[in-house]
Amino acid sequence: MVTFNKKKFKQLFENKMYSIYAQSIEEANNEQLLTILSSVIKDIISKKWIETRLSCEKEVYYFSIEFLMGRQLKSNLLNLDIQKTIKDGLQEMGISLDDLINAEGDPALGNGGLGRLAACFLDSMASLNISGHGYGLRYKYGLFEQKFVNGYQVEVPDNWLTQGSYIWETVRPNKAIVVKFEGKVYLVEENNKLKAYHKNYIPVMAIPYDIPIIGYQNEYINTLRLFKSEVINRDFGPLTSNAKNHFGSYEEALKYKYYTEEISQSLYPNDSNYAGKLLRLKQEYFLVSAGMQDIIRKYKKSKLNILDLSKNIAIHINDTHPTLCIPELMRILIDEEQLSWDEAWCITKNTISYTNHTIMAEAMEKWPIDMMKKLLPRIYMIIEEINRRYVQNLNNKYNDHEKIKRMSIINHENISMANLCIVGSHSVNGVAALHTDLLKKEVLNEFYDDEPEKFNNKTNGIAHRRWVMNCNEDLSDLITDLIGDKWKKDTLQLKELEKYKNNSQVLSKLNNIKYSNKKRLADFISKEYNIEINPNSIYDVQIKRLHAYKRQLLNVLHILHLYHELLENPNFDMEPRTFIFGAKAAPGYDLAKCIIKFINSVANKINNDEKIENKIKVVFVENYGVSLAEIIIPAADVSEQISTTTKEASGTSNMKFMMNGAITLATLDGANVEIYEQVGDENIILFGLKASQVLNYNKYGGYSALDLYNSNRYIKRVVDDLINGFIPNMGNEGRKIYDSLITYNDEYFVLRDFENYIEAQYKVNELYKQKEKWNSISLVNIANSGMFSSDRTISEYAKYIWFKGVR
Ligand code: Z2T
Repeated sequence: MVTFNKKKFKQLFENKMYSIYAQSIEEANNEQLLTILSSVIKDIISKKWIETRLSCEKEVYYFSIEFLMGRQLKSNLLNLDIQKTIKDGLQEMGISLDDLINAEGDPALGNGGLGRLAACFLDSMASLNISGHGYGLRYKYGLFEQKFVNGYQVEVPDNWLTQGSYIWETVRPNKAIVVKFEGKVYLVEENNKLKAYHKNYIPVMAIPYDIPIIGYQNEYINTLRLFKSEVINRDFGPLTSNAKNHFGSYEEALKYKYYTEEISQSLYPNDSNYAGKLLRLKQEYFLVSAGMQDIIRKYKKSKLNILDLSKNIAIHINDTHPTLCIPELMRILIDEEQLSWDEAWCITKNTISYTNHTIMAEAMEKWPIDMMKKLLPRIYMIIEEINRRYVQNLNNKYNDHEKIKRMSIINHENISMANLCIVGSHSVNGVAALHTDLLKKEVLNEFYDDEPEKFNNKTNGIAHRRWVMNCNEDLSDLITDLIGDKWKKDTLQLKELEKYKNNSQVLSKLNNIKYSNKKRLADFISKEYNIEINPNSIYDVQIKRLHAYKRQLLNVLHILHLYHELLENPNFDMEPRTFIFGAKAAPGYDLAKCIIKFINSVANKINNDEKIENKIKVVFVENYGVSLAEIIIPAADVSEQISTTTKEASGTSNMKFMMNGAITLATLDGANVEIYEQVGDENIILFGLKASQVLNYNKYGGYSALDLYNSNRYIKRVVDDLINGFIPNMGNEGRKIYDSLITYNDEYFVLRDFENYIEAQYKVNELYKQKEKWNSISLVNIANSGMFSSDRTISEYAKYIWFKGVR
């Protein structure tokens, strides 16, 4: 694509260095070198970027309150196919590309799975030549940085914009948009129509910051547009006399400045948990209104008919956080484009589609009516009218008052965002087969019965370019040596690898690659945490947000079980094992923080106990995030996917591990079910309650954690460790965890699944002794991971939701 060579690159690079920093290359530090490099890359893609923006295909807009992008340099170079030119050119100037790659910051504008999924989707949309763009928020502070102090999680603000700007962004003040909050709405009758006038609102400026999303070697470049909130007019800063006159005083002007800037100040650190804060609602509407106005403004410039909106534009909302897209589009179509309610409703429904990411009740967004009314008076009126018509329609169909109450969007105090999404969109999807099934049969059953055609499944996927080609280059090269490189654009080709499953030579190469990835991680852990781990041990990895339902507790109780066995029986037979954890807890999630402290305390005791001769090591990496995942996943032998069945909607690290050759140890939850279907009984290790059993327990009761504790001496032994002082340096965290298990009867079935988990872990141990068999299973997992590319997922969204009947 890019018609430039090493010589030209060096020229561009030097000139940029002079014009931006007025200094020589030798004087520059890594940060400056990186800024120059990204600037050169932006120059060489600029023409393609503009061309892609002007294409007249149907456009997809993906609204998400989080985008967890990870570092961009390496991935951009790969996608532009210019790694070698750049690497060599830099080297001739005495610069190491690898140093620059590692010097790039890792923007943490997301919590976990949901935000990372959005990032993978952007990669796939661009790589599949789909004009698909992201809308999000340019948080000044991303997810907090995690530090461990005496084993406790401490949160440090993530000040990622230290330079004031991000190397990949382009700010577009000329495209700023005004978003209106509060004030009062007057309905006035004009020519037999009610017109809405919004007065005395607080205006907030949304400034777009664009990040290029470069497709994989296809000359296609989409945009991630992030909005920053600011005062309406930069000249209106609180210290100008302008502002003083307008606001009456400095104090008022400052208050206004704070009001606006607070909105895009920081990411809420909750992963699948709803906190109900006013500021969060402001963020949601700010994102939605800025994005929606931006879309309509551009659409009108294109001279297309507004009545054809849904033919030319698809809007997707990532969970309920951007739900207000629905009433906001209604507002624009009715108040600004003068359409009738029925016209506007039809367009809105046909334009918008929605993905649900969890069935957990505590994650469901329910906004208090009063809050919505005061903050967004016009939007509230529209929601009320949507609900009035919807309930009327239900009343015509059903004679069941309670049912209608459950389905209505507004209940006496709250607005249910999920209900609004279902009613106001043409498609509702879950993120794995089991999850969608549960939506249909349990959580959203009444909506499903009412409109079954709306509901569908789109099993999640991952960007295999980032999660194999970029982070595991040796594996990527081996695959290409064996089956050619078609798999890079079509991951189903990976199936071809299966024919090597009994080929000792291939398996030994696979083994060597895993070993060198494990060595790389061991070196990293030695350097960062001063813990020596053995690359010949089994690397058993659980990296994900800390949540009771994800059951890191089950994992650590098993570790304690092994530890007791080793202490009590010096001949206890086990392969050396390294347990690796990485997890952030939401700052207000007490139990999760107690579990972090517990794991760290267990690690400390075990790692320093010479009696067990390094058979077990426990490493809890600090500040887990995308960049760490990129070193850890290629080195994993065992992928821990042990959530309480029914609770994990999909999981996506399960897919990343699989594609990198780890063996999955799992409950039949989320997308683990589909991994199992791909590889069969022989190539995965399963345990735990089935979905139907969990549902039955939840409905009818029937399990007593206390009885189990009293009747099983192994369970008793590890649970007592929580409170008997066996683990030193604990406060009352052990007691709190103990109470969650015994006093509150173990909501997540940790003890119920314990014995079965121990057996499954024993199978892991036995299997690892047969190293060739292990490697063969590893290969079969890679070979069958093709369907978990987000290219497959995005093709399905495109075919069945966004471009249905168009492409
Ligand atoms: C999140 O990461 C997920 C669900 C949420 O529900 C919120 C957040 Cl921040 C509101 C996760 C799911 O827990 C996980 O199973 C899934 O794989 C991921 O979203 C992407 O769909």
